[in-house]
Amino acid sequence: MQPTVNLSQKALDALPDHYSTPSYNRDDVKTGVVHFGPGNFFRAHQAVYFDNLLNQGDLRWGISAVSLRSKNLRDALAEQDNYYTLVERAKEGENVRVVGSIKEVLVAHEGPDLVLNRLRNPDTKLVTLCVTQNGYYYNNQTKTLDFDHPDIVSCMEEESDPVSAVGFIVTALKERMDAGMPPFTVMSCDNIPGNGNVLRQVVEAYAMSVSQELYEWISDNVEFPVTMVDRITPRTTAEHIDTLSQQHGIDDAWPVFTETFAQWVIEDTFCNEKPDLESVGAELTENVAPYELTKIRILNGSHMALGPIGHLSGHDYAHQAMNQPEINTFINGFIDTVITTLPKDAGIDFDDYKSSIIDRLVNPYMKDELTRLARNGSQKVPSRLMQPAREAVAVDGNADYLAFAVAAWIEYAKGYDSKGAEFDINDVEGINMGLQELARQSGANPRPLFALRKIFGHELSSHKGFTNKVEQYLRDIVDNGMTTALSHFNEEQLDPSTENEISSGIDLKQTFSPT
Ligand code: CS2
Repeated sequence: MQPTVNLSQKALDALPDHYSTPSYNRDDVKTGVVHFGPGNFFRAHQAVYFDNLLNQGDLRWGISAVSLRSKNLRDALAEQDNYYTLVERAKEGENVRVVGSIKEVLVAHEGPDLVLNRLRNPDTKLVTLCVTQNGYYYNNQTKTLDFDHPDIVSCMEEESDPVSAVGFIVTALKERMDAGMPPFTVMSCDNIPGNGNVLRQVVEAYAMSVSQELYEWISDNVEFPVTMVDRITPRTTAEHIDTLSQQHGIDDAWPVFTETFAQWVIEDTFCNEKPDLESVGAELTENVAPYELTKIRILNGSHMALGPIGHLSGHDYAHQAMNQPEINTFINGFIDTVITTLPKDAGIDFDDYKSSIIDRLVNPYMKDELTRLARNGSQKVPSRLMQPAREAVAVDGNADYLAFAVAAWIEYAKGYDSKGAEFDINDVEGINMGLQELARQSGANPRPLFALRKIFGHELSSHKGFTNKVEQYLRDIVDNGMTTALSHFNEEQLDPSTENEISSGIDLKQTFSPT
């Protein structure tokens, strides 16, 4: 075994030359970005783009990473001067690099002042968010901020002690307005269709409740670019930490393992200094919507199907599931169906896109856990399965793959694996709304679950053609197990005499509302 070094500023010089380390002096780096939600994805994606900018010599873009509640990252990185290792894995080999763009990790819950100080600092030009759908407190029913949510109520009662990213942002923007300072750009990096527009809506709604003046100042001066972010990033496991130590001689409390692929498409609209992200591989464009929709429906949609199907077939990782022929056939057909719902005139080559997604899903070096893909399904199923299903049904198309994926997820929500052992579905919100209980009680009958309008919406949950298909597939999964049900499904799809089109009755001019 080779000797190991504990990662830190001092240890950087001791690392062998083939590991890339920051070429800049971190003392000279300003903090230009405040990021809410510093999970693994952020550390594999945005933090790396900013690290690349710093390596190019533009030292305005160090990051203050803000965790709203959890201390885990702050504590793990404290001993290593906030440096961490990123391992990019592909069949060609591994690339190991140390990322230095995170200058500090703040825990908002312990020190809201520190976060507000950062946000009011003129060096802060950009605020980014990766806080998951729930973190926006967007109420689909009222189409605005969920003013009744306890976190929002608490933010509004205690302005100097916000508990949500939106609370921090509005409080800081108000201070900037009062001080005659320019605002920062506010950029969502979550997988939500129209992420920047959703963010603008909740921030403006919050601001309106503070004052008309603040609302107008934000709506006139602040930009909320829409973005598409992409990089498959598994959860870090003890095995990753050991591998890094044993094979590369680096002791890192919380490294990140990811793929070589990364994509960031950003709407070109900023209201403060703009980082030159194009020079480090991001794409800036006028209209991100088609890219975002394509990614959410094809990649995240396939993930949403693969997680439950793969796990209930007895697999642990995405690539293992993709190696099972029935599943591979299914995911290919699923993507073909989803493509029929995507805009044809955006200049995206869907065949190329599909094959790159399949290559990424089968990458054996990723070890991407199926339970990661399936977690928080109650937040993800609306945009990844129900919305495309609705559009497929509206044009009298084939929504069978989507119906099967919905049935598989309902079965998954029961929380019993292929051997009957109980597992954690990792979906607190779903459980709170009664998802698991209903799924368990209802057995092979999905209909009681359709009452969960927040997930299933109105139209499809009462659409006979679609609900019949979900019921047929769920029954098959319950009676015969996932693999047999999938074989039946794939055979049915190949059989030219089967009626696959579900007749519509859905008006696409009405915007989709899951509630
Ligand atoms: C996954 C994403 O858990 C999920 O929802 O689909 O984390 C996915 O890996 C990333 O969006 C890839 O960019």
